[in-house]
Parts: sequence; C-alpha cells; structure tokens
Amino acid sequence: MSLLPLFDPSLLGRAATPALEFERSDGTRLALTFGDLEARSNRLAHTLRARGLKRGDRLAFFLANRVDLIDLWLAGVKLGLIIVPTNVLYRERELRHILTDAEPTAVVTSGDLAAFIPAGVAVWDVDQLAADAAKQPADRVAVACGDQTPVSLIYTSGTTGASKGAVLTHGNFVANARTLVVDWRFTSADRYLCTLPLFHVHGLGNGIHCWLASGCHMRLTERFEHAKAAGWFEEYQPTVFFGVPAMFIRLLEIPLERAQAIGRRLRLAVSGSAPLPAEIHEKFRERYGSVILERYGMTETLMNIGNPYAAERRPGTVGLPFSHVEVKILDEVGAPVADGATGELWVRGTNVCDGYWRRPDATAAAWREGWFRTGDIGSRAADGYITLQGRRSDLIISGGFNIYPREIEEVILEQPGVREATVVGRPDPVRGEVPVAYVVVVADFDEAALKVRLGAQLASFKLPRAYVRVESLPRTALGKIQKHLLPPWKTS
Ligand code: MLC
Ligand code: AMP
Repeated sequence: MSLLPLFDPSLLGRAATPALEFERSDGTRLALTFGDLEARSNRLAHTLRARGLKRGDRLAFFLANRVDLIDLWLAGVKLGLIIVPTNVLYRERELRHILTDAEPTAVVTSGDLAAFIPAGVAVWDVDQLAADAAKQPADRVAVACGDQTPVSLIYTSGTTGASKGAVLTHGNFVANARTLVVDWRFTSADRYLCTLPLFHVHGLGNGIHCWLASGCHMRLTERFEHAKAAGWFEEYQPTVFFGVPAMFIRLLEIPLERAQAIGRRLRLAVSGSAPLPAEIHEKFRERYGSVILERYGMTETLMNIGNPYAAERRPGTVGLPFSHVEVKILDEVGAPVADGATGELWVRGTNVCDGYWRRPDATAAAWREGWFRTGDIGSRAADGYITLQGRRSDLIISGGFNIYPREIEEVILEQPGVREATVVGRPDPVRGEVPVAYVVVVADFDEAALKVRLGAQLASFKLPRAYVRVESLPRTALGKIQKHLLPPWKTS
C-alpha cells in the first residue's frame, strides 16, 4: 500500500474538518482544513510537474517547519517523487555532501537560508513556488505508487562513516504509521502538538503521519521554544505530544499546578530519538501525572520498539518490539545472547528500508538476509522488555540531533596550529550529551579563529562545548585513539 490511501480518509473524507493550525515564531497563525491541504498539495503538484519533475526525481528542502513543507511532502507523495529533507541547522559544507550525493533537481528553501546553499545547486524559493502553485488548478494529480516506491531519502550518520541516505519507501512509512495509530490509540478527536522538526523521521514519519492517518487536529510550531511551551500546552490543550528527552527536561520547569492541569488533558506523551533518563521519566510522572511512553527508532528503520500503551511503561527501557518488527540481539560472533546478556540489536520488518542510496558497500555492511544491524547495544529481560545500553560507534546524540565526531575532527584538523584532535560526547543535563574536543596544539594555535571556522561550516549543535588542550592523545600500539582514556572535562 502507498501513503495516499492512508491519508485519503482525512484529505478527502474529512475535507471540511479543521486539520491544522500553524504558529509562526512571531505568533501569527494559519488555520487550514484537510480539504485545504488536499487542494494546496494538488496545486503544488501541478507546479512541480510543470517544472519538469517526474516519478523518482529527487527534490530537497532546507526549511524550518512551515505549512509549505506539508504541501511539499504531500505533493511528493502524489507525484512519486523522492523528497530529501535536510536539517535547517546545517551549513554549506554539510549541505554540499547531501546535495552532491542525492543529486536533487532542486532544493526548496527560504530567502533567509539561501546563502547556505552551495553554488551550482538549483534553488527554488519556497514563497515563489507557493505563488506559482496558487495559480494552478486544485484537481488531484497522482501517479501510481506501491509499497516499494521510494518516497524519501533521509541522511543519517548511520553506524560508520560519512552521512548516508536511507532510501525509505511508501511501504516503510505505511507500516510505521499504521502500527503507531493503532498502538497509541489515535482517533480523530485527538489534538496533537507538533514542535519537532519535520526534517527528521520523528516529526515526519511519526508526527505528521499519525496526524494525517488518524484525521486528528494538529498545532504545528516553527520549533520547540521552551519559554513558550507552557502557553502552547495551556491554550491548545493537546491530548498527544511527541518529544525528545531535551524537551521533556525543559517541560519540568513549568510550575507544578500548571503542569498538573496540562497533564490532565494529555493522554499520551511519547519520548524518543535519544535515551530518556529514568529520573526524568519519574519526575515527569510526579509533575504531570502522565507516564511518558518511551520508544526507540532510527532513520533507516522508523520505529522498532516501544513501551506498551496499556501496560507497564518501564522507566529506562524502550519496551517491546512493535508488531511490524522482529528484533534479535546478537553477540560479537553473531550468536543470539541469553536474556539479560548484552549484545547488538538487529531488526527486520516492513518498517526497515532496503538500503542506502548508491552505497552498495555500506548497504552490504549493515544488512544481512533482510536483517538490519542497528549499531545499538542492549539486552532483553526475561519478560521481553528491552534496555538500550549504548552504541557500537562513537555517535554523539545532543538534543536528539546526531553528531558524528569524525566530521568535527576533520574541520578542526584543517585549522593551522592543530596537530591532533579528537571529539567525544560528554554528559549534559539538558541535551543528554554535548561534543567536547581534545586538541594537541602547536605554539601558534588560535582558538578564536578555530571557533569561527567551525561556526561557518557546521550546524550549531555540532560545535564543541569546550576545547581541552592535551600534550598528546592516548593511543593503542597500533595508533588508534583510546577515547575512554582521555582526561575528564572540567566544566569550570
Ligand atoms: C534548534 N534550532 C532550530 C531548531 N532547533 N532552528 C530551527 N528549527 C529547529 N527545529 C536553533 C535555535 O533557533 C537556536 O538558534 C539553536 O538552534 C539552539 O536551540 P535551543 O533551543 O537554544 O537549544 P535547546 O534548548 O538545547 O533545544 C533544542 C531542541 C532541538 C531540543 C529544541 O534540539 C530539537 O528540536 N531537537 C529535536 C531533534 C529531533 O527531532 N531528532 C529526531 C531524529 S530522528 P540560535 O541562532 O538562537 O542559537 C531519530 C529516530 C528516532 O532519532 O528514534 O526518532
Ligand atoms: P537517527 O540516526 O537520527 O535516526 O538516530 C537513531 C539513533 O537514535 C538510534 O540508533 C539510537 O542510538 C538513538 N535512539 C533513538 N531512540 C532512542 C531511545 N529511546 N533511547 C536511546 N537511544 C535512542
């Protein structure tokens, strides 16, 4: 099944029903019905077709949350395009890699972001595109798509190496959305507050798709702003909220009485994308009276494991495999581990993408007979609950955004005066982890210039929180850096 039939009961069947309220950062709002979304995406599909886009073509976007992103996604679904989301915090260097690799026809962006698009890439202004679309007819355009039809190329740092595009199909997203809507008991009466960015699978594959598949109402914001969060919850009165742990940590700052009132309306709060400390799970329950449902997913697989809706949501665990997925935990030689023992998680199911874009080597390394090697380490209790304990690679997750240390190290090493560099994740009370750089420098090292260089080339969440100068980096006899032997980072 493709995505459109999943959305049609909302787009066509509930055409006159209020669907969406988008709040811009300046506080202005736009309200739309499902019928409006159907018409807007049809008009945009006509425009994209007139600009030459056809089934299988890639179209990238580099935008913060806005309604045009939903139009673009739906138009892509209708035309059989492969949409390439990019993180709005990326800078030219990061975008160049994705845009070179994905070879999109164009990247859709806004005027304030256009300066970050690498030279030589076709740039379509989002407002101009919308103005063109407004002149087009509203009748539906749709090409035949099936389970196997790719719909999105989403870049991930994966388990090793440079960022790779996971080729996600209609079938992957349908499997994910169908399970979540049923398991999490979505109905058209729900009110879903979406503050997650739509360029990642958490906001897109879970948030947007649960909303469209259930026909509920959504309040979308440009981004999560913790100073505004209490007001959003109080005014909109959501029944459902999805967040990353950094958001739940911020929500603990809301005064008790207000939090209790919010909690009475909130039937479901889901956390994912990074580990939720058991202590935060407990504090949120005390404050809101609502028990967070923690689940585990990945770009390549969408959602794999989640705590149950109607049974125990066990703090510190990610729960039980979803119905669309099989999970096995293997030791270093590939043998299944006993309950309670630690190993690497492998997953298989209709949610798992088939491979990476134009990377047969990386695909072969991560997939074996339909099973995908997640790179996440964990164990299963005798009653089936799975606990994650870390990752096989040195990936850092900060505020739910992934950081691959080698990428930062490479930019640091380009700076005159740096002889050696390594980057590690260090604990942070809000963001979970933050990157910290350890550098071996020669006399003429200029730290201020290094910071400027990194700020120009890397997304803000990748910038090291500190640069710790060391005499040398601890290495094995073979020269590999032993990150666990680095001195602790002193915050003062
Ligand atoms: C942050 N910024 C954004 C932004 N998020 N700008 C536009 N859109 C966004 N979504 C900018 C801010 O404007 C600010 O810029 C700077 O980044 C720092 O933001 P902050 O609010 O001061 O940081 P913080 O309080 O730490 O909160 C950040 C956060 C953000 C939690 C809101 O990290 C976030 O939205 N995380 C979600 C990540 C996510 O969706 N991950 C899912 C991956 S999918 P300036 O200029 O003011 O400094 C996956 C699979 C799975 O992992 O299982 O789900
Ligand atoms: P991404 O590559 O952005 O899709 O990030 C996927 C990674 O996020 C997974 O491989 C995990 O390491 C991590 N992750 C997602 N959900 C959880 C969770 N609930 N607990 C711990 N880690 C998580």
